[in-house]
Amino acid sequence: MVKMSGIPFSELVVASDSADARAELLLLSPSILVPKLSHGQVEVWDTLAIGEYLNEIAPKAQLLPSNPVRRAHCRAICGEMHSGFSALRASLPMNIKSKVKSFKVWSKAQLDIDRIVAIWQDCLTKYKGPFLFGKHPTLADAMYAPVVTRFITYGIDLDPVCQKYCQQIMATSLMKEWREAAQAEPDDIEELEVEF
Ligand SMILES: N[C@@H](CCC(=O)N[C@@H](CS)C(=O)NCC(=O)O)C(=O)O
Repeated sequence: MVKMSGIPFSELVVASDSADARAELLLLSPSILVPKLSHGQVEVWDTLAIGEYLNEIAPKAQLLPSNPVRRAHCRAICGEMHSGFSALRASLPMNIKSKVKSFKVWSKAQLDIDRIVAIWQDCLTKYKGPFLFGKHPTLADAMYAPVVTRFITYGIDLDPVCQKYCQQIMATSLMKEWREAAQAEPDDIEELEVEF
């Protein structure tokens, strides 16, 4: 999202898997979670709040659509991503480096997938793509980008419209950077590499 805003920034990557790292993280982020944005005196520690803040300080980037009807729709689907899809999050954890063969999707996760597909199809039909709200990527594309990587990691069957959207997202320079950074991470996530 910060890259999309065009504001120069630096990133501090923290480990979260040891007690020491968690103690250090507490000093950096009150929720002991990432991401957290620091901008001058301003501290924002929640993804959706970060997106809204970036939209306020970098309005020209149009992180939210300029049309109020589209903006409301965009906020609704960002909110749905932010607060929902717990079965998908739990059973298809994000793991860009991995490619899981013959993954069996749990029925509750399939309901989440079906809902995401319906959201994407609705947006891509209404606003004619290639991004969810038309020609320009918005916070919604950023919010659903991790889902795109999950669908690829777990080989989820998608209709041609959603497949094309996934390809479109993965072809953006920001996603190429993200994938390359993930590939360059030295360790595999062992607990995510178990056979299901
Ligand atoms: N509502 C928060 C949730 C943040 C969150 O769950 N972050 C995860 C990574 S996506 C995290 O920090 N996990 C590390 C841990 O649980 O130790 C947000 O969207 O910013």
